[in-house]
Amino acid sequence: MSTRYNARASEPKWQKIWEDRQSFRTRNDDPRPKYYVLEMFPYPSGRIHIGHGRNYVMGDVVARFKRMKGFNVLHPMGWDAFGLPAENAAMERKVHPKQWTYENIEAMKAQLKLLGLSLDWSREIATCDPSYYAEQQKIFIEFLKHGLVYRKESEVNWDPVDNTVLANEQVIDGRGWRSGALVERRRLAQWFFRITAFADELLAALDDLPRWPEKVRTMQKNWIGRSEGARVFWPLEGVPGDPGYRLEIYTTRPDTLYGASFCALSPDHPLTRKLAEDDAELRAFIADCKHVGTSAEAIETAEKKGYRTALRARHPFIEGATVPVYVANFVLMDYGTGAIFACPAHDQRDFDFAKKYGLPILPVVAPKDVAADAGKRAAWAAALPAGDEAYTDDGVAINSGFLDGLDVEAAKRAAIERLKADGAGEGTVNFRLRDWGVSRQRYWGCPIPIVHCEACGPVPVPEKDLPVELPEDVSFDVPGNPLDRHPTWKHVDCPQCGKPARRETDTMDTFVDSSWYFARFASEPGSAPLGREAADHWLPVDQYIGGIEHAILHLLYARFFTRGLEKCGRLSVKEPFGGLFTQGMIIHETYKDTEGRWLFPEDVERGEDGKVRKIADGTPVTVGAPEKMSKSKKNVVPPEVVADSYGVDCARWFMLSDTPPERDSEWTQGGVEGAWRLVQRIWRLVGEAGERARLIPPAGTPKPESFSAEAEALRRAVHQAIAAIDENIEALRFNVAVANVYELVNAVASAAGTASWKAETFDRSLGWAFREALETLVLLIGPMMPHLAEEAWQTLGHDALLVDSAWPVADPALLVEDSITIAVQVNGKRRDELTIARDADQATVERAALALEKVEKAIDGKAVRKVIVVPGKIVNIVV
Ligand code: ANZ
Ligand code: ZN
Repeated sequence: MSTRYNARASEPKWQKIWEDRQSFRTRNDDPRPKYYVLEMFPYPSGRIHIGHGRNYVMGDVVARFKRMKGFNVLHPMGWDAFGLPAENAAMERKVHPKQWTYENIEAMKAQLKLLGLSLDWSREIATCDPSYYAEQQKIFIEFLKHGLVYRKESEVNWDPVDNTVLANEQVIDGRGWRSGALVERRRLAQWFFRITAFADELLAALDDLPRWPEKVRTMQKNWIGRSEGARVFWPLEGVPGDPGYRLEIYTTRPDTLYGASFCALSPDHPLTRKLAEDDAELRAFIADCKHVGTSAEAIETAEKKGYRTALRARHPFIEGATVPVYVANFVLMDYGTGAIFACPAHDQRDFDFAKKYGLPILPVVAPKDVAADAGKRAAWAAALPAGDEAYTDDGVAINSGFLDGLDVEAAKRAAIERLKADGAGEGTVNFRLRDWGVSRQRYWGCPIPIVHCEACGPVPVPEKDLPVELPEDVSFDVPGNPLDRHPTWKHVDCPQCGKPARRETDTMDTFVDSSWYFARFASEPGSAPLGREAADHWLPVDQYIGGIEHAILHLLYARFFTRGLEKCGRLSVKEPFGGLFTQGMIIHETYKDTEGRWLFPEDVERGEDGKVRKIADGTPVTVGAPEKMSKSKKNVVPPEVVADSYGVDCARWFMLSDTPPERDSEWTQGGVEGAWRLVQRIWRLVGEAGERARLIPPAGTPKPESFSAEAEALRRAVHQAIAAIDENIEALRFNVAVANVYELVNAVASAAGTASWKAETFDRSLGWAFREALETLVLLIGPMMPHLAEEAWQTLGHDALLVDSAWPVADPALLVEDSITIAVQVNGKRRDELTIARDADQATVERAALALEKVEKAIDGKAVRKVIVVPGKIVNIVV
């Protein structure tokens, strides 16, 4: 056996063996308990780098670990393959989106395979494959039948120069990304998923997801945004032709009604539109409001603007009092009722608005101590409007008639009671969550399976005609939706009455594709794409792993879809992901040459002096702080580069070892080299077994009846490592498991150093313990460094593959502490520590200390003059 482990030869060899033997192929009828581990599937955007690999490696460790623990593991992979970048590539580089996508899939698949991931590739899916989206179209129609899909008018971003609808991400600072034109908002009839039907359930069930990060649950809670408040009717004076008009508003602060200073309508409110019919100035104001993107963020950050109408609103509590009615750009049509009453003293937006338009600011809530004192109260109430901040904290009602003296909560209740009694309103619950608009005016997405007929309206495409496939002969030379321009595709006969009709040319939001793919993976190749039995067997996913950027939308949509499928009788579970883990990113330094151009890490080197230079010409390089790996800054490391040098096991090890998995981890050359040293060290230990094969008993030798103290100490270290690594992988504390492996390697190395490897004096029980230790070590690193582990397993004399072997079980008797840890110094300087049997004799301690790697390094080949052992405390080596 060669002394160096050759990853470049070994890694492809084992990958081929696993593939030939279909080691990771999963059968649904396997009787072992199931375990489903899934990483968020990638978008095929081009090439992957090591930064993308971390979550796949984490998932792979879990998959391999659970397999060894006796589970029937499902660990699939696929491609979130529809989306805008493919269309952009088509426009910019004149390649068809399909070609671009499949080329990327092929390249990325090869890269993922390089990482040695234990995936069941037989279940691979691409969401752009008609066999995938056929089922999605069926689901769409089922959801439609169950009232979970509907059509309504909604706004889109419209680019008036390119004459096309823009996605939110194509609106940059209110302008179209290509044309630079000011974006307008247009109303179009679009399809919606009724996610709000499950608003309550989706919120309540978050409490039943203990294996989700608290942070993600909080983000979802806030997104669903349940609030309790009131609907209040304000009779309006001056509505043309409708003297009895009552404006319905939503408020969470009915306790502040006495501080009302105006009412405001959304620019999209039906009343606004009615008023605009005979008001050119209002029409201009509305048009102006529309030059802001449709995203809530764009609307919230825009400057607050209002238009004062001639209407007045009658206060529900104060006899004879009225306030003016504005149209304001910050009032959203799709929240509450699209109209508000404003209390500037206690709401910052209203405060800013009131200051801008010179409207009254009357404080009606004061801090408790202020409210209790008439003098303080007056001074406080006078000061507030002069400042620039609304008072939004808790307090007690003042200047509020029958509410005076009540705290905020009590005042809310009293106000609601009175509104109800007067028929002027009622308490209500409101959600921030909106129904999910899924219509996209794009080509590279799943076609919406609907035909529009003048006589019958929108008609679902009959099941026998599914899938509605995307036509391939499309052009991207002009902006807009190629499906709409296609000469024939949209012209079909109505499935209901047979008259000429028109296909829906919108496609679905790509978030739809990723809302059920985890259920699709449950089916074996060749069987029904969403078989109930298969889905019920595998779902929920036991461990889902992905980026925090998907904490809200993707996870919420997937949760909605699962509930929808359950409602349609396609599934029995309601939650898709039992456990969720959000991993940190891999970051890397950035490099720039003298002309300010970014450089790849492989093009620079760090000299002895610590300075970084360009390899090609030795010119100096400016080093920037570590950042998220990104193509644009070139601070990326492709998996090929690591595979060709240290091997992917080193990359895997490093990704797991450096920091807690939820935190960002910096990729460094030194870190990978450290992993490489460990690989070689483990290999040497296993190799020693080869050389000393005469002394170490062969695999399968029965356990001796008794063990020497040294053997016992080694066995303790081994079994403690089993227990610790088992627990830490189970809890996804990979970095701690890595530290446990280092400890075990040290223990095995010092046992090897201590043993007398001569046939006459050889301790047979230690020999047995030594084999146990090596085999266990190799099994324990199996999930993390699978290639090295297979190679070592074979070297240790096993015919079966390590991936088919069982995870070791710790002997509880050996977990009780009977060893001590003592410091080891060289010339008075602490170099390492030694864990050894409490009753080990002086000579044994001495030999074990000298065998430690760090100690060996510190001695550096010099002659050892003296070894002083202070029992139970310290070993000092003098050289
Ligand atoms: C009067 C008031 C007084 C309000 C006060 C707040 C503070 P959340 O908590 O998010 O539910 N609002 C209601 N509908 C709106 C819409 N369509 N667009 C913009 N703003 C809207 O917020 C509810 C509050 O946001 C409501 O309570 C309303 O302002 C405003 F001291 O009513 B409040
Ligand atoms: Zn028809």
